[in-house]
Amino acid sequence: LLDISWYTESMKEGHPVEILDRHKLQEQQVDESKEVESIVPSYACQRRTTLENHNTVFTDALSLLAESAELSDEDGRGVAFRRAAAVLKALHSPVTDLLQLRGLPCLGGHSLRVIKDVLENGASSEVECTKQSERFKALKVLTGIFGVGSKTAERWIREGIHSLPQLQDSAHTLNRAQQAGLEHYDDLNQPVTKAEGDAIGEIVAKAVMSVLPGVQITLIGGFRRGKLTGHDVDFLITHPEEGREVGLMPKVVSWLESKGFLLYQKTTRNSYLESKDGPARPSSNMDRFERCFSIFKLPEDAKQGTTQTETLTEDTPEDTCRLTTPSLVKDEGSESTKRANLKPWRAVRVDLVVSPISQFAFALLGWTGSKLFERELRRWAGHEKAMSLSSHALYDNTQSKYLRASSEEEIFAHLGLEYIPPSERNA
Ligand code: DCT
Ligand code: MG
Repeated sequence: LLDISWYTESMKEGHPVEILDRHKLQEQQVDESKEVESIVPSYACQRRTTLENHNTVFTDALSLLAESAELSDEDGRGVAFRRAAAVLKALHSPVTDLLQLRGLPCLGGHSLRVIKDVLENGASSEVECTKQSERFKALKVLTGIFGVGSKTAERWIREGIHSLPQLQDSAHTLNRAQQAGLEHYDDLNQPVTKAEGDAIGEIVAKAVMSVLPGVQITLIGGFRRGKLTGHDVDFLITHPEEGREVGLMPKVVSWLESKGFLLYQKTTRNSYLESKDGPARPSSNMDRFERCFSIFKLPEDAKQGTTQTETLTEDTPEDTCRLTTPSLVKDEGSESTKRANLKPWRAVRVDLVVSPISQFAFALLGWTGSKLFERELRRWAGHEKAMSLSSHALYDNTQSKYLRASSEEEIFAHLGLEYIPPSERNA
């Protein structure tokens, strides 16, 4: 019954497996009880994806291949693996047989081959190979530096730079972001916990309240979706009176700087103007807001809820700061690591975004993620509804008009989608 020799053969022959395999999978007569899901819609924004993932063994493998493709600037391939992983994340039980995947969307031949390998051998040889490749390891290490993207990493690798000590020994001058990234490498590569996110939220709330009463601050990104850890903490700031948010960011940043909370910050201004930019989708969904990319200095005691904002600067002598020199060059457990771990604070990546209240619902939806969920929402809007969705607005191309919304629920309704709460947007 479960003969899938056709499958292996088609792989060997390099057939256009996407169509062939799917077709074959449809034809197989299988025990219905073996099917994990009857109908799975093809856009991630039509599905409910909680953090309860029954197929991590497969999704981890596919995500690693996605990451590898993205690091090599092969975004198309990256998205294909992300979509395949997202379908498996939405299933309510573990996949134990390839034939259970019959009828599922977004599973191309390459992804199916990976899943098959994991099912049969417990691991995917391609994934293991990728993990071990010098190139992938170097890309991971170098892009692990805040401020270093895949293109820069790629250039350095071509010059023979594969590790942080090699980078430090090279003649390269790093920009301000990269210098900060290198200095706080260990801290920034350690996941941020929800407790740390909440502690930072209290500090940011204090900052915004002291510069403009009535400001609203919302935790966005992965933590809003219920994740317990993340690579950063994201906040969306607005004011209920349109226009009052103008000029807010520099004041918040000054307050935080004056209290010694910022190790690094770069602020970009809000460059979105509906009248000027029109409905065309911005080149990136993210780049038009007044936004502050920062590295926070989170005091250890703040996590226990005893932040002494007034005295932080004085309590942090210069020589303590110098202990952040990354331990990356040394072995784990080296003297430097031990000393670094004794410092009474840790560096955390924090993103602050300011939105006018009229765009708040779009900003909230656009910044809650996941990245794939957002991508799928925009694709759904464009391909299925002839609409353009960004983190600022929704434009209906058929009616040639903007569709206003003051809540996420209204945006889903405009898009003709069932409302999916943040905790189920973990595609
Ligand atoms: N976002 C997006 N497209 C991008 C980057 C970000 O739509 N290219 C949105 C979705 C998530 C949100 O912005 C915040 O971005 P991240 O912090 O990178 O994502 P996250 O889900 O919060 O991940 P983590 O928990 O690791 O911080
Ligand atoms: Mg985040």
